Parts: sequence; C-alpha cells; structure tokens
Amino acid sequence: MKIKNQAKSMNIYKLLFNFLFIAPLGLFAQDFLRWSDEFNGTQLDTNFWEYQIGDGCPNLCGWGNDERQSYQKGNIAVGSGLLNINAKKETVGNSTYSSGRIRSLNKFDFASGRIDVRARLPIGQAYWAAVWFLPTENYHGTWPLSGEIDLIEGKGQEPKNTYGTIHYGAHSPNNKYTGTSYTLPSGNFTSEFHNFSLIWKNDTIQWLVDNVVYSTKVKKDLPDFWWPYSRNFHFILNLAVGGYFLGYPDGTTPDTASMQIDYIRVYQNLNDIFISGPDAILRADLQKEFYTQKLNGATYNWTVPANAKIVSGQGTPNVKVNWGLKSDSIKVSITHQSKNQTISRFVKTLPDTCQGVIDNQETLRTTYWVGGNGTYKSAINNPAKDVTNNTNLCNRYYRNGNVTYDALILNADIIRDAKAFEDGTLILKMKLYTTAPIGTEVNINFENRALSQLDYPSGRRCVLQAKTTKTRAWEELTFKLILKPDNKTPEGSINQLVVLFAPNTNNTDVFYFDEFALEETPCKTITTAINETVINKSQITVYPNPFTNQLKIEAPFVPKQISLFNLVGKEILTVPNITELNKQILLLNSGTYLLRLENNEHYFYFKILKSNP
Ligand SMILES: [Ca+2]
Ligand SMILES: [Ca+2]
Repeated sequence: MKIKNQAKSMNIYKLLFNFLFIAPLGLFAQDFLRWSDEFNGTQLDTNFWEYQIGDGCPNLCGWGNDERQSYQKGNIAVGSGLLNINAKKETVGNSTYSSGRIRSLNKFDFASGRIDVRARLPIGQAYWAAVWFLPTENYHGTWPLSGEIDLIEGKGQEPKNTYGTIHYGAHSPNNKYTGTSYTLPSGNFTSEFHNFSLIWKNDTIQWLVDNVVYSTKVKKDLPDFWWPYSRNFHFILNLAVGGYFLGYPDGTTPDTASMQIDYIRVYQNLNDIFISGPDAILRADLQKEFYTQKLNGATYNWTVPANAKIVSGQGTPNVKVNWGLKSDSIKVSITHQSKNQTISRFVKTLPDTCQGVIDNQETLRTTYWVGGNGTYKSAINNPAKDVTNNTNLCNRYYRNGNVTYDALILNADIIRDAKAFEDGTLILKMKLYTTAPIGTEVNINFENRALSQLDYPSGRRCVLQAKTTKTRAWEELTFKLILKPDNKTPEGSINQLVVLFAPNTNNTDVFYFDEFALEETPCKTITTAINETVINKSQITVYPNPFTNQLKIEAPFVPKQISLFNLVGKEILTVPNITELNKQILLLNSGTYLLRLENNEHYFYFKILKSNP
C-alpha cells in the first residue's frame, strides 16, 4: 500500500512539476522561488530543519494542547522524494505514542509570499497533522500576542477536511483565533496528495486547497488587536496525537499513521515584500530596528526621512535608525534578479510636537489591552462628552472589587525609555472619567512584558501616580514618579504599562480613560543640524577622532559634566568625568556623535566619530 502510494505520488509530482513551468498554477509572473525543500535524498536537511524532541515538559507539557505523543528523531524519515512524519502507538516516557516534529527556526525565517505544500494527511481518530508557523521573534509578547498562522490542520477522523486559522490577541484565557475549514468536494486528504497554499501579504492572508481560495483574513478583521503577521515567522511540521482540538485516541485509532509531504515551496514577489518595524516611534528615538526579506543576491538601499539617520545596516536587509521628528516613510530599494522595487513603511512620529497625544482610540492606537483583573473594552462611546474630552471614543474599565491590586495591562511599544519619565524630562498624561470619589489614586507601573511578575503593588521599573480631583467628569491626570522599585528591568526596555485604578482597595467603580499624552519638559527644540559655530577647538583637544574604545580630552579646565548627543540632538548619556565617559562609550554603536563638555560658563561641542572594529 505504501509503496504503491509513493509510486503514484512520484508520477503526480513529476507531472505537476512540469506543469508548473508551463502554466503558473496561480503564480504571478513576478513570483520567484525564494526557498523550497523537495525532500529529495535520504535524510532530513538539517541546514533548514531542527528536530523538536519530547513531550514538551517541563515548560509546555503536552505541547500546550494536552497532546499524547512524545516527539522522537526516529519518527522522521526522508526517502523516495517524500518527508514522512510517522506516529506510532508505543510508550515513551509518560507518552502513549511517538511521533515527529521539526521546525525551521533561525534556519529559514520569512514573511510574505505564496507557500505551497503538497501533502497527504493521516487517517484515524485523534491524529492531528499540521503545517504551521510561529513568530521567529516574540516581538509583541509570548503566544499568542506575536501571532500564529496555521496553513494545514487535519483531524484524522475528518479525512475530507482541513482547517486554516490565525491565532492572536491577549494571553490565555483572552487569546483569540479566527479560522475556516475546507471540505474536499470529492476524494479525501488521506488517500491522495493535495496542494495546500497560503498567500500572505502585509495585511491579508489567504488559504487555498488545490488552488481554490477558501478563506481570507484581513487586518481589519482584528480591530481590537494588533495584526502580528508583519514580521518573520518559521515553519513547524508535526503530527500530534490527541489534544483539545480533536479529542483522543480510541478503539478505532490505528496504531500507526503518517503525514507525507512531497514538497514545500515559498514564492515571493517584490511587490508584496514589506518592511517590518514599528508603526509609531517617539520623536527622535534611538536605534529603531527595521528589516525586510533577505533574498539571495539582492542589494538593498535604504532611505530614511529628513532628520533621521541610519546607524547601521545600510546595504543589508536589516537597519537600525535614529529616528527624526516627523511622521514619514522609511524606504528600501531592493534589486533582485535584475528587477528593482522600492518598498516603504509609514511610521507615525509621536507626539507631533513637544506635547501631544500618543493614543486617542479614534485614529491613533499605540496601546493595546493584553489582560487585567477587571473588564476592559476599547473604542467605546464617550459616556459624557465635555470640554476636556469631546472625542467620540475612549476605553472603559470596570474595576474588579475582589482584587486589591487590580491590574489593567496595556502593551505600549512606543514608551520604551523609563529614564526620561524618571528624571521628569517626559511627562505622562491621561484623561479619565470615573464614578470613583475625588482623591482616588491611579498608578501606572512601567514594565517589560518578558520580565513582568504581576505581583503588584511592586513594579519592575517605576511607578507613576496621579490622584483624581473630579468625579463623573473628564479630567486630565498628570502622572508623577513615586517609586523606582526594581532596576532589574532595564530602563530602556519598557514596552508595557500596567494601570492600577484605586490600588489597595476593593473599589468597583468604572474608569473611562482616553488620550495618553506625552509632554517633553523642557520642550526639546531639537537642533536638526549641528551648529558648527558653537564648536570651539582652540583651547581643547579631543582625540583620537575617529576613536574605537577610549577618548582623551586636553582642556584648560576639568569638565564639570560631559554629555553625548546623537545627530538629531537627543541626549544619549551624561557623566561626571572622562573616566566614566570611557566606560560608557565602549557600548556605543559606530557612528557620529556630538560630545559636550561643560565648565562653569560654557558648553563646548565636538563632533566625534566612533568606529567599532
Ligand atoms: Ca518531493
Ligand atoms: Ca478619544
């Protein structure tokens, strides 16, 4: 049976392969083959694939789904042009089945394109075959915040069906997914091979079987959640046995089952490749990372808005940018296989001026609900428009009275830098309408979501506080630092705000909030060009320049303070003396900086160039 099937599959394979170059099978003229594994040869190509072994314990027992198999290397076989993932009833540790699972993490990571998988799925109660994708970086947070894309999920007891799904949203139990199943009009997925495809663009994902589109998901389907499918993902191929998704083996379940994959092909198209990176950046923020797809033999030429500077990576798919002052697009011109395409990504720069809104629930979203003890809803109607807040939409939070430190958790990638809030050069504001009495405290804890412990009232970085002066009317709260409790969270790593309404009470009031805003104090009139006239070199020598590790300063005074700025005028560090400066500059990236020496009367500025080996 097996041999016959394989012989048949090889014929179909050859036919299809020939056909592919005669008729495009849904491909467009500009599509090129980025990557493929045809599963030729006699073993798995570990240049592309990594085995995942075991039952998921101790960190993710049952692989998060109450699966019953233990994955073993021996259950993966390549031969006769096919990848075979073989499940078998046998005791391995605490598992009652063995099976196989492989992934391409850090070996083949990509975003966008058309992915074609020709596969045959197993039959039998509780055999769960899957070809799916997880994010290569947990950019938005751990599962499912950074997304999951399921191209194939087959239930062995439903041999005519396949499921295509995306996962997203907040942490369990507030995780979300949306998907569609497809039923073959004739035949089934277990006795013949079928083609499963995904067409993945910046804000659209489509699922196809045998070139028929059966599901389309678009960015606006996820209005209350971010669309996390604009960054690199990697393949996972596995055959699970049992789980919440499809139930458990029973008396009808065969002792063995296989998923067979003939090929996986990833086509891309310069028109659909996108730039991955932040949607919004604080004015003059530093070291912001953007990347696009790494194509063999391609050249990359990035351009950034006025006042922004490429710190590193020009000519490669990945750049770091010190951002400018205005909302604008970052662009990259890609030349690949003698075609050229310029792609761009629009980035909001916030606030617009020294003082302004960074999230208003109308058009501007930079904070996203992740979880909390109470009941949250975004973008609901303003219950009491007035002069302080006459906008239509705001957030609503019903505080949970059973919890003394009720924590509302918002992801906020734009915040990043706690230092500016701790030293008061950036001030956080928020508009609030509440039924709670005057004098109610509102705390905002700065967190890094990977380090957050949720053991409030502690905060991992700092706690800002405001108290209400009104009830049942909008007011703008200005938050002040009350606590710097824990330096284990690096000050430059803030990406989450935890809002504690009426902390250390059993309050059950409703809190409508809106318009997170920032104010720079004093307003940084950031000089966009270095004013050469302020540079005074007659009495002071700074050398060597360019420098690698250490700077020397010869001056007729001992500097009172030494500061370093980037080229858009943002302060990077301030230290009391040259010894301290030399410790700090070891960590700087290559690039041009402005050094400021301070004596009792003047600032002296020097343009210096760090050149890392
Ligand atoms: Ca093959
Ligand atoms: Ca609003």
